[in-house]
Amino acid sequence: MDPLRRSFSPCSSRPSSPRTPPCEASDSVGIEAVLDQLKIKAMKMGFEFNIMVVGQSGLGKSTMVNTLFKSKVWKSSLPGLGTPMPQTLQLHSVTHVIEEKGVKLKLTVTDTPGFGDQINNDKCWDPILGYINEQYERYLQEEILITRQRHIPDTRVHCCVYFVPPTGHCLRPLDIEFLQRLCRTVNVVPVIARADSLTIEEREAFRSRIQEDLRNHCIDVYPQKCFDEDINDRILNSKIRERIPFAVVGADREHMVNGRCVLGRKTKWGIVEAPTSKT
Ligand SMILES: Nc1nc2c(ncn2[C@@H]2O[C@H](COP(=O)(O)OP(=O)(O)OP(=O)(O)O)[C@@H](O)[C@H]2O)c(=O)[nH]1
Ligand SMILES: [Mg+2]
Repeated sequence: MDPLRRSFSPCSSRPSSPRTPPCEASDSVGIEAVLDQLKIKAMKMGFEFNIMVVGQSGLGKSTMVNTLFKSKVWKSSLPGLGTPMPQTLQLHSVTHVIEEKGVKLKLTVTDTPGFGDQINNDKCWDPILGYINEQYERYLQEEILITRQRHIPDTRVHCCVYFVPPTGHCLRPLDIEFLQRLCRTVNVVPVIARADSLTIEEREAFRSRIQEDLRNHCIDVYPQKCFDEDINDRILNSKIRERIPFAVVGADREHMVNGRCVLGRKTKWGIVEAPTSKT
């Protein structure tokens, strides 16, 4: 029987909300059980989340991908000790299924080659925008089929993390152009790359200048106004907007700090710890 139909039957005792005693309230049709059922179904199915990292060459995009995976799941395929991170030459994705308290998340991170190395950087956004649009198109083509799959694999990019070089000045014309194009296509989260190279004061001043540049050039990054659906969303989103662009430090080596094994960057002056989901 259709699980939704069953919940609308007045005398159905299971599944029902714990608040509704079975077969007692004759005016209740058990609509509130739908929420529980949807939750159980969504937990069983899991969620898909696809992130893409974009930015100029050498800003630490691949390292950040490793930081993300190493902190959670990725233990292999890392370059050996002392081996420098190879330059990314083509777009590629890594997928991991992460499970927390019974909720499954299929996380895919797409690493992209850095841009900005050429004398003429015109259209350096084309391969990245092409890939993003191709995924939308692929999903749409599956969705419009009359006999479509029950579950369409979702390769659309849900979030694009854009790495801003830590110049300490303002957004460069190339970043402005790239960001303007990206924002029209995908949710963009700008981050200050290699943030360990800035002092706290420099970082705050740089963040304010970038926020100003984003406003002045109509670059509508995540969370856009359309996500302010209710008062709670508005409060949360305004807090996020104050902190954007986030400052990031990537590392894929582990070090011992006060008897704790941490991911970090060892320098002559100490260890810069890369924040992970565990810390
Ligand atoms: N200081 C500092 N260096 C970093 C950070 N993240 C990465 N690096 C170093 O920067 C260099 C380049 O890092 P990658 O991760 O290869 O940079 P990328 O953006 O993927 O470069 P492309 O593949 O050329 O686009 C490496 O030597 C990293 O160790 C960081 O947060 N701070
Ligand atoms: Mg790379």
